Amino acid sequence: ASMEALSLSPPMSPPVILTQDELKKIAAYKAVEFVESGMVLGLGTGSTAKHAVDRIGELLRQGKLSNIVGIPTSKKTQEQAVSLGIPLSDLDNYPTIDLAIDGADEVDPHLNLVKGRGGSLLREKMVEGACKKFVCIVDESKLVKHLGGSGLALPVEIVPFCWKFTANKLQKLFQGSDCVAKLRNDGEGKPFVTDNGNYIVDLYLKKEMGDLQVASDAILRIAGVVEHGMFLDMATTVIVADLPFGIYID
Ligand code: ABF
Repeated sequence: ASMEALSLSPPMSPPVILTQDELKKIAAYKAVEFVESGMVLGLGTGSTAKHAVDRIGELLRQGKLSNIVGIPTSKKTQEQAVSLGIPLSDLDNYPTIDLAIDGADEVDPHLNLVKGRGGSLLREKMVEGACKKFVCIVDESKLVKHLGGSGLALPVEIVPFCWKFTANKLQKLFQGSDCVAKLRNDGEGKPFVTDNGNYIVDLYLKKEMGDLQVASDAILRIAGVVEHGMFLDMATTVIVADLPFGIYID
């Protein structure tokens, strides 16, 4: 992978203190430089991707982009895009997408990702799986050596029917990693419900899960599982905003 370093500030200027949100915005704006008029675009979800969608809306308004069709990865992004006047469609009408831009929760050195802590993993995986190019945008806090190793969870979308049964199967599958499976709640004591009417089980792993492809296949073999948040070999480019090094592209 090639590495391109860009400076955030000219040499000799005083150090710039940027917030995490400003870093996310820098990565997002850099990704939007890949967008060309006439493209079908996968529009990501989350606080980083939100900046990219805002920027696409701005460029359309300014007439610097035209003929864009957006394919949103969540209801939330759909609402944002509608409010910005971005023309939208779906995978039924556009089974091939030119470029998707989206965030992630973890990125490993092979550009494998964990996504879904925002809850939109299924639509994200469908849209990003249909892309010729998937640019992932993160700040450096998302970089990990091993997926699932950051102490945060691997999200799995499951059907609500007998969710405890499915959650137990998942926990057992990863017992070698001291896994604890927890149903995600909505913050008000009820289960969190995805855009597709499903639940999410978060798998907290204390040890590495070994071969990721084997783990992925095993999760998907459990009846009741809809999809999981590992995006293996899907990102074609990752843009990382980091201080004090600036942006780099892998
Ligand atoms: C989406 O947003 C998700 O797949 C991921 O969970 C999340 C990242 O959010 P943020 O950019 O707010 O950290 O891309």
